[in-house]
Amino acid sequence: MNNNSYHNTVYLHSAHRLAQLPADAGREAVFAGRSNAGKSSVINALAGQKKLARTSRQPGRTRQINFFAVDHDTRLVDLPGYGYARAPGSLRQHWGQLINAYLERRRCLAGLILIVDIRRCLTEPDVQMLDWCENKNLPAHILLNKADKLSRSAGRQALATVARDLGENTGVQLFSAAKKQGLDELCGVLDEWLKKNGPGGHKGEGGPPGPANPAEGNRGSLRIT
Ligand SMILES: Nc1nc2c(ncn2[C@@H]2O[C@H](COP(=O)(O)OP(=O)(O)OP(=O)(O)O)[C@@H](O)[C@H]2O)c(=O)[nH]1
Ligand SMILES: [Mg+2]
Repeated sequence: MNNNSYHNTVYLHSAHRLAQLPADAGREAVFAGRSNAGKSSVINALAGQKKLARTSRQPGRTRQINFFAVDHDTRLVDLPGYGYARAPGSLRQHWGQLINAYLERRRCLAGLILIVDIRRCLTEPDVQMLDWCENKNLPAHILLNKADKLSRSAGRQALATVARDLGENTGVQLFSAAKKQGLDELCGVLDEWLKKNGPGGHKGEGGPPGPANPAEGNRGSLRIT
């Protein structure tokens, strides 16, 4: 696949509850991160479309798990953001549980793109997310998004700082959804995860799917809100 392989991506489905998830088949790459970091904008930049995923200046725009079909058996998945302090508690809890349960259960998950605002770098829930990926043997790749907001040298410095402490299954790069910077590198990562003859979706630790309610989870389960 190349850059253009993602240009035919189409909206597929939105899930507000676990029961609404599409069949757990084929391969998915999920886009996760804090609210307002630019997850939906990254998907739009990748797809070369302006309104495939809904974006907003206000945090809390994406409110469901949104699925986009790259082709008949590969998908990009846009999650609601975590860490949006102004969302009502019950809504945060709902999103948190939905995201956690999706990530714990989804066996077709091939990798997680973690989007962070380069000006904030990695925050506590981002680190939790990366730790969880490492625990589950799920490849992760960090986009230091909004790189257009920093000078080149400040961007390089941020990249070096984040790269220093990463596990071997995790990558990092500079990105700007606004300027479409970093697309080739991102496509290379996604191609590897989603390709047909690759190692396959996320099998977790080989055991049964995780609990629907993260509160019932065992050690290493996610508690992102
Ligand atoms: N300057 C700049 N702004 C960006 C970039 N990416 C996203 N934004 C802006 O950041 C804001 C949030 O973008 P979204 O894509 O909606 O962020 P999100 O992470 O999906 O947010 P939630 O759905 O609320 O979790 C919007 O105003 C975007 O235009 C970027 O690379 N550079
Ligand atoms: Mg969004």
